[in-house]
Amino acid sequence: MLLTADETIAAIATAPGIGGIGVIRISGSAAAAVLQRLFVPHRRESLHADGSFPSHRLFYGTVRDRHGTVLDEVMAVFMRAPHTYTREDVAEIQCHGSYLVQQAILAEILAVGTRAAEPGEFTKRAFLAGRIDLTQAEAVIDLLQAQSMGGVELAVGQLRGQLYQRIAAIRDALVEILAIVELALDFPDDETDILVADRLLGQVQEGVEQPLLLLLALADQGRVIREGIKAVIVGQPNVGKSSLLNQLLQEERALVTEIPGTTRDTIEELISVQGVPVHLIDTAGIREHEDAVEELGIERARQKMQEADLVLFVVDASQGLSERDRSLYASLDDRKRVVVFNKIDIADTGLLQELNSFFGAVSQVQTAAKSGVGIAELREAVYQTIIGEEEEVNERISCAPNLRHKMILEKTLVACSQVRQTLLLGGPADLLAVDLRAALDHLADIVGLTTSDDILDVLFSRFCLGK
Ligand SMILES: Nc1nc2c(ncn2[C@@H]2O[C@H](COP(=O)(O)OP(=O)(O)OP(=O)(O)O)[C@@H](O)[C@H]2O)c(=O)[nH]1
Ligand SMILES: [Mg+2]
Repeated sequence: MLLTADETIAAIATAPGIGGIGVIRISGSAAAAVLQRLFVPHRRESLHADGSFPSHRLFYGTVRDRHGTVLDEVMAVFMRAPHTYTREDVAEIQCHGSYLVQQAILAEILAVGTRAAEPGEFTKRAFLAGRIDLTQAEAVIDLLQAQSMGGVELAVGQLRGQLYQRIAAIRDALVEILAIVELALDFPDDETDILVADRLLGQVQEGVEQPLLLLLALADQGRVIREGIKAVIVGQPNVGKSSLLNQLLQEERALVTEIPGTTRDTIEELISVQGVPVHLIDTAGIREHEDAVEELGIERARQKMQEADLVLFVVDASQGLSERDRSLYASLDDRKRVVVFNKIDIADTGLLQELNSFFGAVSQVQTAAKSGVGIAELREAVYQTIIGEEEEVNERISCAPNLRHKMILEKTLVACSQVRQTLLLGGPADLLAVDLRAALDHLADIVGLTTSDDILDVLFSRFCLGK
């Protein structure tokens, strides 16, 4: 007997491979019936009198196949709609984490008339049922793929609706302005009295443009927090670059000797600076080449410098600034940088003052890489240089628009500048209404109110199976 539940879906929700437990998830109107068919609870008396499962309770028992053979000992839970991930009836079976067992149980579930879920289909159903908006669905992917605790925090903030709420506030402000414009359309004789340009301009700026610009700034910071940055350590030979790498890593990773030209190839390691992934690259000291191998290393160092998001420019504070330091420094152009005065343990104060005034307003840190002095300050300087000012920190952590959001936010901003333009020129209400509606449509796209099926398909296909 097949169940008549073509839209009930099922998938293995845990990662492939061997694990302690595996979870199989079923969602749809037949979830309870499937569980009743396959799962035999150890204590039947804990079920309802009619044999159905009390909602949101965990049961111990066995899963059996069509012939009554026990496949595994499991825990099972039935969750009645709407208090579930998808807002449909959901059942989950926690079995042993053998891939074969999970496959066998899934095969039985599919054999009674459910369909194999597509990647992201559970989350897609949560979105289509209106339990979450599109930004929250995207946050689920971000959370699963996060590479740093900073990325996790961002994803959780977005999952909790932080981005959605900001977009909703901007939409509210737009709707308020549009209402005034529509009033003017309804009473054309009073148009000039109703459309007070100064007041409307103020509303556009404060309620729409400023929050949009903030979100765009957060998008750039969010990219850094999610994906991290490349920071390359450069300087003359023997200034202590490898010693700094080792200190930042807290590991003797790179060779350190008193011989200039020790590091030949580049060395790359990942560190976390306050939750931001930083790909740290130690390079060969840059000087006129001594031999062919070193020359290659120096070439590579220059190349890494060009690709880096941040340069840690190291000088030997006990030697002061050489001509070569100056010309290397000049080649940084407008790249983000932190200047490190190393070996302060043997530097004299006169030289330090000279260095200080040469680099002026640039972020400077004094270190003694040999003993670890100044490393905490260096980490802080790196963080400040890539992330920015302290007061923005809370804003940043709470949400970060992704590239899709960013592109739409930019379009919204264009529509707003057209509104501004029209207001400044004393333009007609119907033109204002067109641009205001365009801005509203764009924002609706971010949260998924008007997003086309093709785009939704692409978005949800980025998920893994069972999510
Ligand atoms: N006194 C003192 N010596 C240091 C300090 N940092 C590094 N050194 C010494 O300076 C020498 C060079 O250090 P490295 O870390 O190998 O320098 P590097 O810049 O990587 O050198 P190359 O790879 O040759 O370009 C070693 O003898 C270190 O022990 C410091 O803060 N104080
Ligand atoms: Mg080195």
